[in-house]
Amino acid sequence: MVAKVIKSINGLVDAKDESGKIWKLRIKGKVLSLESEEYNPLSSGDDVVFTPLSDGEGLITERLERHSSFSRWNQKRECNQTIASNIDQVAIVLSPESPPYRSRFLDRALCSIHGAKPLIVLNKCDLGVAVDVKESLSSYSDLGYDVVYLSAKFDPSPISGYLSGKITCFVGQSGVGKSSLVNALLDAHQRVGSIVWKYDRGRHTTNHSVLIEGDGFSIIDTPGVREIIVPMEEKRSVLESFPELRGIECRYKTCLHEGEDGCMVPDLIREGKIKEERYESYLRILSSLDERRPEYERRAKRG
Ligand SMILES: Nc1nc2c(ncn2[C@@H]2O[C@H](COP(=O)(O)OP(=O)(O)OP(=O)(O)O)[C@@H](O)[C@H]2O)c(=O)[nH]1
Ligand SMILES: [Mg+2]
Ligand SMILES: [Zn+2]
Repeated sequence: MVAKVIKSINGLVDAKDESGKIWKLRIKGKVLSLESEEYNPLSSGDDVVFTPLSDGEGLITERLERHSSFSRWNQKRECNQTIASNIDQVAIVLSPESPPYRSRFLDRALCSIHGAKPLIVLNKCDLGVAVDVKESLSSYSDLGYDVVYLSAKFDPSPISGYLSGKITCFVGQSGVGKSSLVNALLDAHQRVGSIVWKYDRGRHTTNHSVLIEGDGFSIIDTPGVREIIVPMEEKRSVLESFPELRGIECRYKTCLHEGEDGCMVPDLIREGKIKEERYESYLRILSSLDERRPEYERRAKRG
């Protein structure tokens, strides 16, 4: 039988089969340790094959191939960690303040999406949106990203049209209001935390990802993070996440715009066609991959 993972905590998995029945599943032995370089073999949204045992319980024997994911680097365990799988869309939730808006965070989050559509959501607009935040976000609209302004507290409806018919994963810093938004959009009761005023950030209130179904759409609420470090991957795939850096005709076709001879990017920045901020984000991400790569490959060889 096949079911979709709602949540997976320490090897205990809640999953829903095609008829809508909820199962309590466990992972069978080592079958899922296929990717030793990954933090968790299962995440919310994964489709799994299982063998039913007694009523409502079963053993997972296989994880079906993922068609998309949001993943990040787990600093503590030094490996990639999948936060949600098989999602259509990732809504990166930001706030203008409490916690403050950070475009670098947004750039890294955009690079951590694989095979799903990005959506940028500015929550807490009732607090007022400073001019520099508006300017920053309008530069993302210019790049082709959809940007939604809303307030979970007063009116979450601007996002509704983007959600229908899709599975959307909400990601972002702790305290930006992901769970508040989930509660406002669905019949959900996700716990909501206050802001630590001294540090102007959230309290990591949500502690595991969970898939919640609504009427014609689903949302995966995820734990907030202080930081997103882009998962270990090829530099070219980071380049693919920067629309303004794709398809530039530099001297070499393989140019990664890292200072190679004949790279056109410095000229395009001077001409104002590429934002220097974004290019700096890009270079920082590449150098963070360079820093991690030797150790990562040593461990991959060991298996
Ligand atoms: N003013 C205002 N406050 C909001 C809004 N949405 C959420 N908040 C507040 O922001 C705080 C954090 O909300 P949560 O929904 O717990 O944030 P979260 O992103 O789920 O946080 P984590 O689970 O820690 O990642 C709470 O005090 C909410 O009441 C909004 O639209 N306007
Ligand atoms: Mg939350
Ligand atoms: Zn180049």
